Amino acid sequence: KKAAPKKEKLADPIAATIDVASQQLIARAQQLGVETVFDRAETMKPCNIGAQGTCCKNCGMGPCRLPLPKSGIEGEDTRKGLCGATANTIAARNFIRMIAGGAAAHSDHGRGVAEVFLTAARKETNDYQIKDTVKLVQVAEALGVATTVEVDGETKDRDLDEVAVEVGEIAMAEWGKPEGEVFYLKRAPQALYEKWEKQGVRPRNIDREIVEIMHRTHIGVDQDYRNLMKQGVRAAIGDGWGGSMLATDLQDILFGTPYPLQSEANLGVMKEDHVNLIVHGHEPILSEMIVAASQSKEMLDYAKEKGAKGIQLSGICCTANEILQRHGIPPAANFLQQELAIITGACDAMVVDIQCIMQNVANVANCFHTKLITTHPIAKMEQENVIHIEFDEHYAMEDAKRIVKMAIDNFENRGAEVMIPRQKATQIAGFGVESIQYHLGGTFRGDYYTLNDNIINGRIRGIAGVVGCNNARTRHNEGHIQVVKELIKNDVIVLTTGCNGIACAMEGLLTPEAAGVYCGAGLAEVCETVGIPPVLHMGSCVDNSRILLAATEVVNAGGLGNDISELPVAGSAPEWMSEKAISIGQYFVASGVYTVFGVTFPTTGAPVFQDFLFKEMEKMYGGMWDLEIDPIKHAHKMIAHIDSKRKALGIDK
Ligand code: SF4
Ligand code: MSK
Repeated sequence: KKAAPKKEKLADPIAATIDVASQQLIARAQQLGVETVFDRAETMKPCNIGAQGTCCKNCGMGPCRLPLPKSGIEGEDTRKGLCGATANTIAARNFIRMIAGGAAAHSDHGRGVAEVFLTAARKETNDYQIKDTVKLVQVAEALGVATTVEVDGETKDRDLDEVAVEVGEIAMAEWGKPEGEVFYLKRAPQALYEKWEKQGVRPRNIDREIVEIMHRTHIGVDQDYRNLMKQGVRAAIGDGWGGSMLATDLQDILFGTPYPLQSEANLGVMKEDHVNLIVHGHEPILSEMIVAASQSKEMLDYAKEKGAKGIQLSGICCTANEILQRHGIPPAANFLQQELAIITGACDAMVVDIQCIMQNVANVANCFHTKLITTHPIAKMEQENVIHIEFDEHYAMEDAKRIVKMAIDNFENRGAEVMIPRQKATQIAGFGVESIQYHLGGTFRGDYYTLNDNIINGRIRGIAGVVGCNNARTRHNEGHIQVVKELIKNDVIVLTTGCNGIACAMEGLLTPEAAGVYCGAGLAEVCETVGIPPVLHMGSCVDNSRILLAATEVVNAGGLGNDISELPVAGSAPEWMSEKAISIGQYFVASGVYTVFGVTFPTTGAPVFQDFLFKEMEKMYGGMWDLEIDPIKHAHKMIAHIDSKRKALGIDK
């Protein structure tokens, strides 16, 4: 069970991560002979051709491998697969299949939420209710659902239960309706909508665009990288302005729209004398119930009966972000720390749902007393020690209590010595369009405090969305923190989601006090005046849709151009690794945002196709991709773009 990797192949904990808590636990894992992702990153190096995006295995005649010669391409690029597919075709097919994977993940998550939403709206369950009726009405209007009714010549508000059912039905249809286009496209600035119309990329429904990618990338179908990308863009827009945005909205209606609250972050949030239950993955459907169950008197009394002082619930990845932003439950870890949470020896149960769960957590759990519980019918694990408790929204609280009880019962079984690092930091999280507006003067424009006015007067140089994963091919959290610190030092306010949000929280950047320490004078003045952190945590991966809507509000408020592409904004994923990150990046680019990725980019083996993404796309959508591995240069490319937009708007000084 405890096969140690060969000594010379172990990761150097200090080179592996900037986080001291993680360094301690990597070293402990190595002492105990428990292998982690950090060690595997030493023993297994990536395939160069695959990393370049030019390996095709779309049929049984391949894989056809088209490496880029070290000297580059001189003259005509004659590389071809057996069928004749060029490097551009192969890289474009691979790239849009990544978009399909990412868009499918977000959108299927959204569909799951829509199903629960409809169950709640139809009152088929007592465990979920409509919590945010203000957002219900907003969403109803965006989906074309009437919120008023004429009675005897008088306009009256419609019954909200009826509105909710109709919202649920119309939302569900967004995944597969036979005609029309995704409703939410009309929420984008008019100029952007018109660009999509001109380019022919308005998604018809969410699922169809994903299916069409799989068809077009089958052998012998679409063999023009431009046309392939047209479909990639269409599916990505269906994710950002469709599946993800619906997921966020329906979750807000069901569980409450987040408002700023205080919490903590990092492995030090675990408590030795408490039952430690960790939720990991992406969906808040089950974890919302686990929050309620773990705070119930029944479960707290039971935990005390079993010798614990209480129940410490914490999270990993975006399930963490979901319950952080609505309940202040602290994230214990981001993506690369998931094995380490078990290596503390204090994790009594880890409950996982979907996405970003490493299969190796089962092997690590097998070396400790930790119960690993899968809960989703589409996300099981083959290892025998994994327990599957299939979550059913009709019996949500019952299932949640069963899981919490299992963690409590396991408290007494801790065998290994417990080693919880002390590191943790305070954070303020839970921002959204509504709260940014509220904190900055109640509107986006027309007053000293507002976001647009501060951008126009130059106190805030621009806005950056910095998001995304960790990647074991680069030092954990280093890119995230260096990029964000360099941006705020240069007066760029940062909106964050996903694992970047957790990294920034661990570093103490999500506090108003961070403004005085790390920010340029202009941004510091704004943050200190209104009492906000310079890095605003907007939630989980699907909540990148909040960033799209925040950018739209900035456009609509006026004074900064007519489209997102005119704003002094830029996007970044310094340590990306998931297909979802590619889909997110593509919908930001297609919405007019210059978007820089770190670590690697999966098209470097096809320079002509990469040029299309990095340069030509700007002419079509106003946004384009870029790759910059060095975090400081990465931030400065974003700042240079922000400055060019300020100049074009005539607000540079
Ligand atoms: Fe090779 Fe063409 Fe088959 Fe791809 S589709 S594996 S390039 S023959
Ligand atoms: S969890 S997709 S590692 S951000 Fe959303 Fe983190 Fe990336 Fe998963």
